[in-house]
Amino acid sequence: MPIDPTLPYDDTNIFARILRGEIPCGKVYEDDHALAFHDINPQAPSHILVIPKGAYVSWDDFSARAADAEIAGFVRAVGHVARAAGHVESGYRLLANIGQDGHQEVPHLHVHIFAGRPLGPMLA
Ligand code: DGP
Repeated sequence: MPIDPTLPYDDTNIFARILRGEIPCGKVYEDDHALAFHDINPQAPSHILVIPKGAYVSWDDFSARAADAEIAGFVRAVGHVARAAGHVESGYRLLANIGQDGHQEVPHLHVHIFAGRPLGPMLA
């Protein structure tokens, strides 16, 4: 079910629990601003999620409220993860689903990194 974007941040969401170490994840990278791990239901040979460490529901929430250092740290982390995974030469796709029409299911901002096969034209 897509999230209700009007609700405040829910710290029981699955990615908040992963950040607190309550649930394991296939971690690929962590720094002061971000955590990256393999998606549990991969849609490409490489499908990594990158999340900020702060409590932000969505890209909309993050871009409106986060400090400049958090935004810079998160953007750099996404780029670092893609480079470290070796995706730059062949290319990759970034995706952030936002709210109901974006079909966002987990109410903690996450950027998907898809790679490892030709991804075709962007849908929708
Ligand atoms: P979205 O529709 O953008 O909210 O995508 C949520 C993604 O999160 C989806 O691709 C599956 C992934 N996911 C959900 N629960 C877990 C989990 O517990 N662990 C991991 N690694 N990924 C999860």
